Amino acid sequence: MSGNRTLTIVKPDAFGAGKAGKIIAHLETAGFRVVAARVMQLSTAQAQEFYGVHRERPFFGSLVSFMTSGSCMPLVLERADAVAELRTVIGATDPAEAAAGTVRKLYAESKERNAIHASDSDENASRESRFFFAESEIL
Ligand code: FUP
Repeated sequence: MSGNRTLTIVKPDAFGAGKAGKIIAHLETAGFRVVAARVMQLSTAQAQEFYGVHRERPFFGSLVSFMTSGSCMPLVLERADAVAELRTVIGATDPAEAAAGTVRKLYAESKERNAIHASDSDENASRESRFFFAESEIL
């Protein structure tokens, strides 16, 4: 992994509503190239591990329930300055606070059901990409 890659997830709200294609098109238009992708349903243990940093937060149980509620789509994306650029493209955590034209403003339902995840640092991008993909699956 280099600083040119990041990990995103089209979350169960957006995937279940058939918005994955539109969201991926939005990301490609913003200059990202898909270098790995899969469709899966997270187990409770996987969701708890992925969001382990939030374990003590009041929303943790609800977040895990939501993230395991249906299929989701993890992807590894590539472009220059990938982590920072993707954070800008997806917008604020709460769609009510997200800038116009961002993925969350366009496609998210609420702060929890917010359509998309994006890594927040190069270190987490590497860790999260390895969480979902073997090195040989990232092209
Ligand atoms: P983000 O990096 O924008 O995805 O936001 P955070 O890392 O702060 O939060 C991770 C996920 O927890 C969010 F995508 C949605 C969920 N969350 C809530 O459900 N309620 C909150 O008050 C904060 C976060």
